Amino acid sequence: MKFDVLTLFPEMFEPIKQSIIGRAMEKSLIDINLINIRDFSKDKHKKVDDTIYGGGAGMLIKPDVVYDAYKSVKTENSKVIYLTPQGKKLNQSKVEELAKEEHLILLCGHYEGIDERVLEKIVDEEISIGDYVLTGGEIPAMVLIDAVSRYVEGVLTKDSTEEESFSNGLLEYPQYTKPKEFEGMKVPEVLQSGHHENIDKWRRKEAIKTTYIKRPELLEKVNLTDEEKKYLEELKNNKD
Ligand code: 21W
Repeated sequence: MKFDVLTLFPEMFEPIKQSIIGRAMEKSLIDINLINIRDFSKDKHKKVDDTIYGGGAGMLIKPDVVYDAYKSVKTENSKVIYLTPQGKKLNQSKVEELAKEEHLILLCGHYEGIDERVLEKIVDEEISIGDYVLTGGEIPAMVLIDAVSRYVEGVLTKDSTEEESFSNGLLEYPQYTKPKEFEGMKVPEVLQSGHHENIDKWRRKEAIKTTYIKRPELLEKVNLTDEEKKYLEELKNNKD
């Protein structure tokens, strides 16, 4: 998977080159290429913005500079995503869908905004990461890269992506390590029993309980067995 990021602040992307994503880059499983939009300014002062037609305060990123930056990286199979507060909210199913692409070009939004014409010309999809205001699209671009990269073959070890939160529609079951007793709190007996069928059942029930308590709205989309439905009804009747 290749990510080309069009941004005025490429230095902001240093933190993402750590840990799992850093290792994936070293292994060439993913490639993150940072393009400084300012490098495509034709101006002797490297100016990239200008005043806004119709008046009002502030400036706007010029269309030609963004277009030239885009042309320097685009291929036949590129998908261009504009990170903007006006975009569709990112969720796990969108993440999985994007992971099937071979080349994503991420255009980072900016408080100043970008001339509408170049957006109309190059953007395939607009994405937001949630309804709160940030200072730019750089952190959202990193969020997207991080979430999508996890689905690239070889980035994570074995199990991880299928068993986790959201993939079965439920939140995760609680987990425990040593010591067996901590501050008077014991590790549940069943987890020490070695009885894998019972352990699986217990974990699934705990996942249902956690989801019911923390994010009940998620349960509407989950398929439960008759036994699990009964268990959920019991939880609902024990609201004390
Ligand atoms: C903040 C961009 C405010 C635009 C009149 C017209 C990208 C983001 C962003 C930002 C404005 C995302 C204006 C969740 C976010 C992002 C910076 C409004 C001023 N006045 N997801 N335009 N939250 N944010 N522009 O903030 O670029 S994805």
